[in-house]
Amino acid sequence: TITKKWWHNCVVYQIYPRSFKDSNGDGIGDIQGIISKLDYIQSLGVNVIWLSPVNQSPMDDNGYDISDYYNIAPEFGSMDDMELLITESNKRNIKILMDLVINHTSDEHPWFIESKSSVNNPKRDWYIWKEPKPDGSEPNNWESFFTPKAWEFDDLTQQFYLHLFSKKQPDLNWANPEVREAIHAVLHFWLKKGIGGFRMDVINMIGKPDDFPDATIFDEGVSGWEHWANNLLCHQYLREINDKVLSHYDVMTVAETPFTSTLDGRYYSHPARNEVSMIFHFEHMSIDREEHNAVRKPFDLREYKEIMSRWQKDLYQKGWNSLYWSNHDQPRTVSRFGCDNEQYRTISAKMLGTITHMMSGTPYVYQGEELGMTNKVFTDIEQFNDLMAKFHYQKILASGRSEKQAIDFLNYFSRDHARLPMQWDNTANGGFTTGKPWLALNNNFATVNVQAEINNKDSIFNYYQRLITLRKSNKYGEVITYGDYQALDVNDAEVFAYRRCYHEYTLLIICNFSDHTLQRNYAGEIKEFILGNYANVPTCLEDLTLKPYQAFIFEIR
Ligand code: TEU
Ligand code: CA
Repeated sequence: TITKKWWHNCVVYQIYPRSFKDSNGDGIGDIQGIISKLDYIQSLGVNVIWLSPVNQSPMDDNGYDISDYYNIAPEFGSMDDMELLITESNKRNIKILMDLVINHTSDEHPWFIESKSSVNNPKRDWYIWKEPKPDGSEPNNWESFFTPKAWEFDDLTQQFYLHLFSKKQPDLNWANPEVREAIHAVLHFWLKKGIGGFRMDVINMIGKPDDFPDATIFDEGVSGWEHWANNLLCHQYLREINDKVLSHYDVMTVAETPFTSTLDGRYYSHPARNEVSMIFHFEHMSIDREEHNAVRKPFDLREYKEIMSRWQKDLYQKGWNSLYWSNHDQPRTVSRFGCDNEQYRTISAKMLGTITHMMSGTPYVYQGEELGMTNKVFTDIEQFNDLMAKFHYQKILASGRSEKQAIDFLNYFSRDHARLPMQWDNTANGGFTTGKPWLALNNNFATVNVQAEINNKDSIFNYYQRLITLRKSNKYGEVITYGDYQALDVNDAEVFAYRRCYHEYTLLIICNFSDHTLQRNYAGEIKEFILGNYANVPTCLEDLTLKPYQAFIFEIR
């Protein structure tokens, strides 16, 4: 068994500040905007907010390129605003998780400016500089997430620096103890301000082996990952962070970790290893695409069931899961995994919420998911903002595919879908801004918006509220949070059903992922109908009719 922690039955709401709420009409969401919506966030029932980066940044990657860890980006507000956000959130029993982007900094961070100024600069070794090969080429064959190669040549000193992301995001050299100390100080600074913890950006990539070997795995992800993802150095640096910083506070941490197996997941989140509270794995984010090759694949529910069930089983009492369908890097949940047409948008969004919120772990709700916000239809590459969209576009054209195929791919997967402004009401620009929004809204804001959702008792918002309430309820809270998980009918390609058991309680969750009516049989007797996304209440599990995208939560005996 595991010791209970405050974050075990929490639900996290993710805010992408740029797109949440603009308070001053400059078209960019900001901290005062978030403060003005704290009552709304509280009404959903969540107790943690993960705030995407608000630090000073030239915004090459919308804040994931920090140029000052100790200041707030002026477009988002001031340090006073940030402190007010923390106080006002805490008043509502909501903790703030800051986004900690420490694998890399901005190239405009003073550390990097010094580092690149000369080979003898004291900060030279704070980043990863290498001599070219004798033929002048890159030190090795690693790729980057946002450019073809992970190395950028610097004319001044005639060396390359490493950047796993854009060339404006140079990787810090974690092998240097001065770097680690400087980062530890950043963590202390923010924790002393009373935040609840951190979401740690690509933290599983901070360890770089000092011989920088060539990649040997190609086309299965950014080449080089077998060397820089999840290695022993990374675990060691995390334990050091825990020892020097985190263990002195009562915080939760979630590590963003692409390329991880459930065994890695245990290494990161087993409480006795003193690393992090939980991780984000990406296995289910790869079901319907090869991101690296910018290729779409058909979604197979059996694969989703297998992945989620394996994580539930393998981490049970050996670690902790985080549960999510989406974030600021992913398409909109209902468009990607449900059905976003008029007929099924609301029903399927509720069904998708049911599946994740009834599992063991900590659920994350990405802003607008509670409204069933959808992907937008883009028609031209100029309409995209994200640097990754532009990179994928080039990649698709270079692979011989047409411009139309490129736009089609981005209409499924661009990170911009999640970054369109939040839809608050049906007034101009959805109530997001009184000015010109930095990214144009989705056309459907007149019907899909917060105002419409909170006024309708059958809305997605109200359903999410109920799901969140269940996790905190006296009656079912423990079985949802700590219950054993058992998948049913693993080969059923249309229905995802599972049980949760804890002491005298057994829950049965049934979700129809298809757009047609099905008949199914399940063992057990209904003790109580807890929640569903249609009005009908079945009395028996034999010959059970499942309408399109129908979801049920039962207590059974
Ligand atoms: O994302 C890391 C990451 O792996 C993503 O690039 C991912 O491959 C893709 O976006 C979605 O599948 C984190 C942040 O969440 C992202 O916003 C940043 O751009 C990136 O790190 C660099 O900091
Ligand atoms: Ca603003």
